[in-house]
Amino acid sequence: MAFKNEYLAKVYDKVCARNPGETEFLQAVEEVLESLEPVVEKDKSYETNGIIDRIVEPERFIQFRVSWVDDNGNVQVNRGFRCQFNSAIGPYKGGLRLHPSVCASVIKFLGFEQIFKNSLTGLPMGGGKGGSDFDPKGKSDGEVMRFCQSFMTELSKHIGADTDVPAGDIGTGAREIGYMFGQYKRLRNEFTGVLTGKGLSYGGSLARTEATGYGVCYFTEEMMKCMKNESFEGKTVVISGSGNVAIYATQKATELGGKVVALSDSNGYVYDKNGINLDVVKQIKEVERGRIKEYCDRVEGAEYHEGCSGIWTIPCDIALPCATQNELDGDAAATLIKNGVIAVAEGANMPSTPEAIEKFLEAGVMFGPAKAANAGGVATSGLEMSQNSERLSWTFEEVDAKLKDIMVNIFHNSYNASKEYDHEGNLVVGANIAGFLKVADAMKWQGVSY
Ligand code: NDP
Ligand code: 2IT
Repeated sequence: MAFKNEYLAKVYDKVCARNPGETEFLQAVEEVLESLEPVVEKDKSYETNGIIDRIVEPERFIQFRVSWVDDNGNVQVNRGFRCQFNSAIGPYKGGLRLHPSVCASVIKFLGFEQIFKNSLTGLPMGGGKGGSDFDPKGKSDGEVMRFCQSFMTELSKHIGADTDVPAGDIGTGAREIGYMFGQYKRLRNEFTGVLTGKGLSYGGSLARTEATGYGVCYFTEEMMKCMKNESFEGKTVVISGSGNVAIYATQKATELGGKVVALSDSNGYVYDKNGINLDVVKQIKEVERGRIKEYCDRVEGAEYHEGCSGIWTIPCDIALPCATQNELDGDAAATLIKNGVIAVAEGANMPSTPEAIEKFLEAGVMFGPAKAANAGGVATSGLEMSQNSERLSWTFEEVDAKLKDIMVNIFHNSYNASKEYDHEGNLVVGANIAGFLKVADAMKWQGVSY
C-alpha cells in the first residue's frame, strides 16, 4: 500500500527497514497507519512531536532463555519474550501467549494492537504483550509448572503491579497464571496484583474468565442494533476456535437468542445443526483438555470435518473468528458474503487478513475489528486490578454490568470517530483513531521522554 501522506510513508518505510521479515507486525502497523491518514493530515502536531515515529517503536523489548527439565529428566530450552510497547496512559498491560508459533513479530504485533485496544477501554492501561514458543499441549502439569516457574524467574525482574501486568492469551489460562503468580510471590515476597486472570481464591475477578467472549457479543449486539436495527435473536452463528474466547462467545450468543452451529480447533471443525451443546464442549476443552473432534462421539447428528478453514463455508448470519491471526482470508470472506453474512466481529487478534476486511467493508457487512470487539478481556483485567488495589471483590453482576457498559461505549466511540473523520460506519478506521487520540495526547503532554 502506498501512503498518500508523506510523513506516514516515511515512518512506514523505516518500520519495514528496521523489522525485516516481521510480517505480522508490519501488517498491524500498516493497518493502523492507514487509518491515521486523516488525523495526521488535519493536525501537524503529531508530526512535529514525532508521535508516529515513536508509537511504532516498543519502549522496551525483552527476550530471554527459559530452561526447564521435562518428565524424562531432559533439559529443554524455550525462548521467552515481553514487549513493553507503550506506557503513555498507564502501566504496560497485555497477555502472555504460549504457542510454538510465538516469535518477535507475533509478540510485537500483539503488543502494538494492545496500545490502542487498552486505550479504547477508557481505563488507564498501557500496551504490552509477552509469551514463549513453549507448547503446553501434551505436557504434564509438572512440566507446565516447571516451565512457568522458570519463565517467571526472569520475567519477575521486569514486571510489577504498577509497572507491567501480564495476563492470559492462547495457551495461558488459569493453570499457567496460578503457577506464575506463585513463583512471582515467592521470588519477591509480595502478594500484589502483578497478574490478572488469577483464580478466585487468590485475587481473581469474577467474570474475567467469561469477559472476552461475552464482550465480543455485547459489542456485536450494539453494533447490529445501532447500524442495522438487528440483533442475535434467531440468527445462525459460526464461531471459530474452541478455547476461552470461543466458549464464552458461544454462551453469550446463545443467551442472546442466536444459534451457534460450529466451533473449531487447529485440526478441524464441528458442525451441529441443532446448535452447539456447550456443556459437552466445556467438558472436553476445560476439563479433559481434549480435541473438538471428540464432540461428535458425544452428540448425535454432529459432523466433524478436517481442516479448520472450512468452517467459513458454513452459511451463517454472524461470524465470530475467535482462534488466531489471519485465520479468515479473502476467499473465506467472499464465501461468507455469498452465503449472506450480515455481521463479523473479531474475538481473536487480527484474525481477518487485509483482503478479507476490504471485502467485508465493500459488501456493507458490519465489521467489528479486534481491538474494539475483543477489548472486554483486558477491560475486565483492568477491573481486576482495581479490585486488587482496593482489596475488595465485586459481584459477578457488578463486573458484568461494567463490562457491558465498556463494550457499548467502545462501539459508540469508534462509530463516532469514523463519522468525524469521514468514514462513517468503518469501525476499523474509527477504532484506530479513537484509540490513538488519547495515547497521542498523553505522549505530547509527557514530552520526548521515550
Ligand atoms: P485458547 O488457548 O483458550 O484457545 C485458542 C483456540 O484457538 C483453540 O481452539 C486453538 O486450537 C485455536 N488456535 C490457536 N492457534 C491456532 C492456529 N494457528 N490455527 C487454528 N486454530 C488455532 O486461547 P484464547 O481463546 O484465549 O485466545 C483466542 C484468541 O483470542 C487469540 O487470538 C487471543 O489473542 C485472543 N484474545 C484472547 C483474550 C483472552 O482474554 N483470553 C482477550 C482478547 C483476545 P488448538 O487447540 O488446536 O491450538
Ligand atoms: O489480547 C488481549 O487483549 C488479551 N489476551 C487479554 C490481555 C489482558 O491483560 O487481560
